Amino acid sequence: MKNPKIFLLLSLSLVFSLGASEANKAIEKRIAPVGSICLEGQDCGSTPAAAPMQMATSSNLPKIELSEGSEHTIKMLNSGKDGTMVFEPAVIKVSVGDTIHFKATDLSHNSASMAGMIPSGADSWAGMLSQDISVTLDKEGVYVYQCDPHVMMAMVGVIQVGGAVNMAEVQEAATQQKSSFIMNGTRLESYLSQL
Ligand SMILES: [Cu+2]
Repeated sequence: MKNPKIFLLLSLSLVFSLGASEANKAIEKRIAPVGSICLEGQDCGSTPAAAPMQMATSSNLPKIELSEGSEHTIKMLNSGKDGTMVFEPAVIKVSVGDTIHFKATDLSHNSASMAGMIPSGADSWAGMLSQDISVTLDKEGVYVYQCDPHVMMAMVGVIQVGGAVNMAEVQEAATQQKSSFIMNGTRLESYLSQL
């Protein structure tokens, strides 16, 4: 159909001129798709245009699944899928007693647990710059760690070990920490929202 408007006018004029109910029904069916166009502001159900808007907010990011196995590797990178100066994967869920291997894939990074953002009674850690470090996490809860040289750029990561028993405390600490990030200010809250 080259011109829908002309088709619609022709169809309508047919409706009036024919007058027969059978013909009307047939024509109504034919013009129905033209009448079902959804106007802005109407409740149009789910449209393709609505989906990207939902994905843009951190609260709608998908939840992370539990990682299989008892050993997990996190790379320290200058650039990754979350941007520059990142841990990858930056969000991970593991089981109590699992071991995390931080790999110095790129240089001048480290991994250090953040004060007040690990479960109470859990051991803190602080890796050396440009060196691998492995930590075994025996206490259940959420751990947040940073790269010391790049914490202002929000080079941080989160690990959930077992249940998120200390999430309220971590969320509160993360809110206080937010003002210290001069770049990627929403990165940590975005990570936490995926647990
Ligand atoms: Cu770094």
